[in-house]
Amino acid sequence: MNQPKPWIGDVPMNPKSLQQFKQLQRMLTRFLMMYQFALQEVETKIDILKEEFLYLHDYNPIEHTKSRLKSPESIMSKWTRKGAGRSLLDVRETITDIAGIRITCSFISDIYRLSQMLQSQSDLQFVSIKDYIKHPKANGYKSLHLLVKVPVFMSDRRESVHVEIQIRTVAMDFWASLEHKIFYKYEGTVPQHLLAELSGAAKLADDLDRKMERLHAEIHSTRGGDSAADDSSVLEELGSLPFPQALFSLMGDKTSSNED
Ligand code: 0O2
Repeated sequence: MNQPKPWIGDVPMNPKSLQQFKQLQRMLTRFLMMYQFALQEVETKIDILKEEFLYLHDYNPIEHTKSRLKSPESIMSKWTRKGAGRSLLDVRETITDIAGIRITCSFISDIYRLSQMLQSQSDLQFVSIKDYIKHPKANGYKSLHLLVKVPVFMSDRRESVHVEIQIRTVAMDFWASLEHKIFYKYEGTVPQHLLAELSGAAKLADDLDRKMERLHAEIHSTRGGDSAADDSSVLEELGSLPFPQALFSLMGDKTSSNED
């Protein structure tokens, strides 16, 4: 039976000569580049959504974004832990978070709105969604994880590349980064009293998120009530603005030609 081949050439993963080593190095670099390109595409998508949202709704739902490529050491350890096959194809299918982007939102409702906006993009293929907000982990971890496949057009082929998108609030992010540090400090065996403290902190973070959401909704509905008045004053201001002639020529208006 035919075994699946590595995605680029048949380069042995245990090189026996300098030439094979160079081939392997080149192959791994291209492999990681593909993930870097996929990340850049998702980052651009997020930037566009952020700017458009800011323009339409006058507030920014995204506090910040951070993307990372998993380090080769971390890929190797997950590879060993998961007992994946030996080809890069196996690595691609088994380790789906080589490219990861973390988006921190202001409010819980923004998380789901952003997730919906991404799901409506036809070039993104949705592989899975893990909702740790509706179903938090036992330790209190909360976040929305989207696993997508992004088309990447390389010089000689089109690849469909996994990107893991984690979306969470500032409070969830604060909690997760502290928990991560504690987990690593104690190498996975965190003392019971710290686990209890973390669980309490997760509850506090959740309370804060809900309170901020309520305040935000209240402020938003109040501002919404004034929108008609706002619109008319904006229109008045616009009416008094001299419309730039250059804009007409850009729009191809014959009345403002280059002759004048
Ligand atoms: P890093 O350093 O962030 O890359 P998987 O092992 O990914 O195939 P799993 O465990 O089902 O399968 O994945 P899941 O649940 O989607 O979680 C993967 C990532 O979510 C983790 O990546 C963390 O970033 C984050 N995460 C999940 N659970 C926790 C948690 O309890 N605490 C914190 N702080 N983060 C969590 P990595 O690879 O573990 O780490």
